Order: sequence, then structure tokens, then C-alpha cells
Amino acid sequence: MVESLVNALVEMKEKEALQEAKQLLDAGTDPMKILESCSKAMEIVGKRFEKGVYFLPHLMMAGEMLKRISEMIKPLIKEQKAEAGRGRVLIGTVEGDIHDIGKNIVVFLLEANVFEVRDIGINQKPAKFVEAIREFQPTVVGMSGLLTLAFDAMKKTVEAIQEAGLRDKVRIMIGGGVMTEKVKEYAGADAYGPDAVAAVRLCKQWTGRE
Ligand code: B12
Repeated sequence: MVESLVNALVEMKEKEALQEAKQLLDAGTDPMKILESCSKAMEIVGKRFEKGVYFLPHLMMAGEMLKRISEMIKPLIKEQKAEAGRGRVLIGTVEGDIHDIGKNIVVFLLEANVFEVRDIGINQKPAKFVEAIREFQPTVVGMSGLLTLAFDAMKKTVEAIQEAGLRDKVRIMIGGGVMTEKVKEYAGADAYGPDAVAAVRLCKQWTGRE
């Protein structure tokens, strides 16, 4: 954890946060450490929002800062690309939810680990997941969601995949802020991943790369 970066993000000091992130990366800091600091900062921002100390513009500013830092990190992580691999992963944020910063981190870490990823974006209906599975034929389907209302959206998505006769063709993982093992059970998914590293680990297991 880099305290100074966490503080700059939490206090909405955009210029300082971006400068700090750039300096850390230039100095060779592990990009994952920077991502961890971002996640920590977002947790604090979220708590302030819950308490009514921060409002929607703060969340938007936090989202913007995180997006900019992710963009700085992305090329560096891609450089770490190593062994050739295969395995298709379809991912999207479920219906009713527009959060995508974490999903995008998962996408670029998967791509960095040489998975072929199709990202169908935010607020995606169950039918859209089904259509994309038919088209792309992935081994793994990832559902992201940060809102409690995403629990039901995930359940409905899994049901739609089942009804389409595709459930035994894919492994389904879920993730995003409020997700837990319990939600995984509720939604009928195969696994819950607490972070992007876990998402990569699951995909490696399920595609026989581990
Ligand atoms: C930034 C932000 C926003 C931005 C989003 C910008 C964007 N492009 O994503 C904006 C301003 C748009 C926003 C809007 C809203 N937000 Co908001 N937001 C946040 C905030 C502060 C940070 C989220 C974030 O990016 N975290 C950082 C990333 C890196 O973490 P992550 O997403 O969890 O992802 C990691 C892991 O979870 C995992 N992961 C993620 N996806 C997946 C998928 C798979 C398959 C796997 C394995 C792993 C995985 O890997 C990632 C990297 O390690 C959170 C607070 C918080 N504590 O999370 C609130 C929060 C999620 N928002 C909240 C709310 C209420 C809202 C709004 C409803 C506010 C409003 N009144 O309008 C709207 C929702 C609109 C909608 N329909 O979706 C609440 C949700 C409460 C709840 N339980 O339902 C939170 C928790 C704030 C709070 N404490 O109240 N928000």
C-alpha cells in the first residue's frame, strides 16, 4: 500500500494523485501495488459516500482518477506478457449496473496473461450474455457488479444461460465490490473472485493452464 497515493485519491487531489502514480511507476513500483492502493482508496471513498460526507460528484471524480491511473498501468502490465496461452473469456457488468473500473482491470490482467477476452461492457441484459456466449463460445464467463441489485441480475443471467442450454459449456465467475461466496451460491455461479489476480487464477485453472 502506498499511503501518499491513497491519501491523494481519498482527498480528491487529482493532480497530486496522478503525479504520484506516474512517479511511482517511473521508479519501477509494482503496478499491482498501485492498484491495491487504488482499491483501498475507493473503499474509503465508498464509506464516506455511505456516511453522507461525499456525494455523487466525488464518486465520479474517484472513478475518473482511477480510470486515468489504470490507463497508465495498462501498457506496463501488457509488457509482462509471457507464455503463449489460449482460452476465451467473456466478461461484462450485469444489468442495472454501470460500474466498470474493476472489470476493466480484470480484462487487462486477463489479456496480459494471454487470454482472448470479449468485453461486452456495462449494464448488460441476460439475453446479451447468452447471445455473446453463442457467438464467442468462451470457456469462462465473468460477471461483474458492484451494486446489491446486481445479485438478482447475476442470478437471472445464470438462469438465462441455463435456459439456453449453455450452462454446461461454460464456467461462470463473479466479482466486484459487494460480491461474496454467498452471492455466488445465490446466483448459481461456479466461483467468486475477490480481485483481478483471482480472476486470472480461476481462468487458468478452468482452461487447464495451472
Ligand atoms: C467509482 C464509483 C462509481 C462511479 C463508477 C465509474 C465507473 N466507470 O465504474 C460512478 C460515479 C459512475 C458510480 C455510480 C453509482 N454508484 Co458507485 N461507486 C464507486 C466506488 C467509489 C468505487 C468503485 C470502484 O471502481 N472500485 C475500484 C475497483 C478496482 O474495485 P472493484 O470494482 O471492486 O473491482 C475489483 C474486484 O472487485 C475484482 N472484480 C471486479 N469485477 C470482477 C469480475 C470478476 C468476474 C472477478 C472474478 C473479479 C472482479 O477485480 C477488481 C480489481 O481487483 C464504489 C465504492 C466501493 N467501495 O467500491 C461506489 C459504490 C459501488 N457505488 C455505489 C452506488 C450506490 C452508486 C450509485 C447508485 C449512486 C447513485 N445514487 O446514483 C451509482 C450507480 C449507477 C448504476 N446503475 O450502476 C455504492 C453501492 C452500494 C450497494 N451495495 O449497492 C458504492 C459501494 C458506494 C457506497 N459505499 O455506497 N459509482
